[in-house]
Amino acid sequence: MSKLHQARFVTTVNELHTLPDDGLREIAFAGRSNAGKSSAINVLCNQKRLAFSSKTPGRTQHINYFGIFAKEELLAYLVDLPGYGYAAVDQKTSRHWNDILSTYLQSRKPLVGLILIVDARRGLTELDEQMIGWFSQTSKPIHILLSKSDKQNFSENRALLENIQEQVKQFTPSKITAQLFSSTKRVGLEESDKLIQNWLFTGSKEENDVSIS
Ligand SMILES: Nc1nc2c(ncn2[C@@H]2O[C@H](COP(=O)(O)OP(=O)(O)OP(=O)(O)O)[C@@H](O)[C@H]2O)c(=O)[nH]1
Ligand SMILES: [Mg+2]
Repeated sequence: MSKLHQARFVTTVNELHTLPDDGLREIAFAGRSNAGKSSAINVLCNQKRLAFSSKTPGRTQHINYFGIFAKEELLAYLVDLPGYGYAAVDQKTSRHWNDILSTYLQSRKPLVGLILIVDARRGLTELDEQMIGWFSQTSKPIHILLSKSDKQNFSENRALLENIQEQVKQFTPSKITAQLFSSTKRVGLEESDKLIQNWLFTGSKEENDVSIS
């Protein structure tokens, strides 16, 4: 059984100075509003409503911390970040969250890797590239989950994966990998679960270098 299945909600934060300061490792889930971040966390943790998932875009407007526990001991965190690119958010709010996201991604020490959720039908957008641009400066790894791949056929997904692999080459020095994913059809769960556990619980370079396609 995956260690991620032992996840529980721990806290919600709105300001960077209130982030946990226990030094435990964390992995953040970022992506456009409605891309499927909360759904991906739920399915990886094998729980229906751990992270709130919704048909209404712009639902996650705080930074939610989910703890991974072994019995009562807190081991690490999964972090659900607010979605970006939701048109109905006013400019002031959107600027506020952009500032928070960029600062968090660039300077958060316990953050060991970024999971970027990208809607397979949409592909990598400018805003996604902005996130990658910020985070890749840190040299920490990025893994892209091409969510909702159940809504496309095999050849569309294949072409998308090839495109993405080409697009991310421009970013250095982070190692960037990508895979197809579907929360509803449980596609790509095993690979992503393995990668997340490696980032959180081993952190050894060799183990993180497993190539994922
Ligand atoms: N078909 C399909 N639908 C999905 C998948 N993942 C998410 N959805 C649906 O997409 C919608 C948005 O999913 P969420 O997980 O709430 O997206 P989010 O990125 O957390 O959205 P915000 O919190 O608003 O930024 C929901 O209706 C989900 O059921 C998937 O892999 N396949
Ligand atoms: Mg959400």
